[in-house]
Amino acid sequence: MAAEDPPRDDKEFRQLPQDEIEDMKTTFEAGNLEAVAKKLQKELEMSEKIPLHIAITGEAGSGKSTFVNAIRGLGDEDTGSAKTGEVETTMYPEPYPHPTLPNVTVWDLSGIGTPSFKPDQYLEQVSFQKYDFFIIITASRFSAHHTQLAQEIRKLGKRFYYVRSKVDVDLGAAQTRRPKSYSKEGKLQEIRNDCIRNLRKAGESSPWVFLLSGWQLAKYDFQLLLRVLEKELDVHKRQSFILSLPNISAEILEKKKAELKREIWKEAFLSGAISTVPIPGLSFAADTAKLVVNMKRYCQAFGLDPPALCRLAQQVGKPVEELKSVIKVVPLDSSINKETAHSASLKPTPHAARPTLDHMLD
Ligand SMILES: Nc1nc2c(ncn2[C@@H]2O[C@H](COP(=O)(O)OP(=O)(O)OP(=O)(O)O)[C@@H](O)[C@H]2O)c(=O)[nH]1
Ligand SMILES: [Mg+2]
Repeated sequence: MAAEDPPRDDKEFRQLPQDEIEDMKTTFEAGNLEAVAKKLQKELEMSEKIPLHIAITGEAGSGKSTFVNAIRGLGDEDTGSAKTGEVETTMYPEPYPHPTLPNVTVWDLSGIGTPSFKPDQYLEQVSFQKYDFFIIITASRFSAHHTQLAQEIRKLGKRFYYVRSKVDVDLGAAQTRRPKSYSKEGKLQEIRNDCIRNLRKAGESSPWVFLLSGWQLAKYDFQLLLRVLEKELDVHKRQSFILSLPNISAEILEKKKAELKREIWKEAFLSGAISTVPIPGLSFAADTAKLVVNMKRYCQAFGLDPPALCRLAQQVGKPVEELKSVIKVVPLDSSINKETAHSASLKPTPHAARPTLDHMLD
C-alpha cells in the first residue's frame, strides 16, 4: 500500500454521513460508559423492532398478490406466499409477514372497484391506521375508484403510490402485434401518458405513476419507487424497508450494506464497553450471543440463509451446493454458532487496516 493511501477501513469510515460521525463523537465524549452503552443497546434493539406495514390495494386481478410475493422475494409457490390466480382469491385484508423480518408485514387488501365501493368505508374496514403507506395497483386504466381512494388516504394523513402493473404484458403484445414500429421506451411512455391522463381525468391534480411487472420486479420503475419510498419514510422505518427488499439488484445490495454498516460502530462500542466495565444486563456471554444473531442477520439480509439460497437455486436452475461453493463468506448462516462466530471475530486484522480512535474522530 502506498504511504499516502489511507487504510481501507478508514476510507470506508470517511464515507459515513456527517451526522453519524457527530453522533459518534458525542457518544465517545459523553464519558459515562454504562449510560452510553445502555442507550446504544436500546437504539439497536429498537431498530429491529420498529413495525412496518405496507398495504397493497387495487381491483380484482390487478396483480396485488403477485406484488405482495415479489416484494418479499417470494415466488407464487414458495412457503408463505399469497395465493395468486385468475379468479378473485383475495376477499379480506390478509397479512403476509416478511420471511426473515418479523417486524415487516405486507398486507394484501380486498379488491376495490365493486359498484358499491365507498373509499371511506373501505378504509375503515381495512383498519387504515396501521399501514405506513398504500400501493394502489391497476393492470389497466386508473379511474375514479383509485383517485377517490387516494384522496381519502391523503385526508387521513397517509401516503400512497399509484402503480401500473403487468407492463410486461403490454410490451409483449405490442411487440407481437406491431413488430415494425415497436419501441420499448415508446410503449412505456405511451402507458405512462395514458395513466397520467386518466388520473387527471379522475381528479388527481399531481399524478405520478410507477410502471411495474410483478413477474420481473427488477425492471421498469421499481428502483425509482424504492428511491421515492426511501426518502419519504422516517429513518427507522426506512431501515426496516431497505432490509426487507428482495436482493434483485446491485443497488439494493449496496443500500442494505450501507444500512447495516451504520450500526457497526454501535455494536463495536457496546462490545468494547462490556469488556471494559461490568454493565448490568450485559455480559460477555450475551455479547457472543449478539454476535451470532448479527452474523445471521447479515446473512439473511443478503440472501445467504439456507431458505433464500434454495429459492435462488430454483430460480436460476442450479444445485444449491454450486451456489454455496462460490460464496466467499465464511461461515454461512447454517454454520454460525458461538464457536464459529467467535473464531471469525478473532481473525487478525492487518495492523495497518485497524482504525484507531484518532482515525475515527479525525
Ligand atoms: N404477466 C404478468 N402477469 C401478472 C403480473 N401480475 C400478476 N399477474 C398475473 O395476473 C393474475 C392475477 O394476479 P394476482 O396477483 O392473483 O391478482 P390479485 O390482484 O391478487 O387478484 P385478486 O386476489 O383476485 O383480487 C395471475 O395469474 C398473475 O400471475 C405481472 O406483472 N405480469
Ligand atoms: Mg389476490
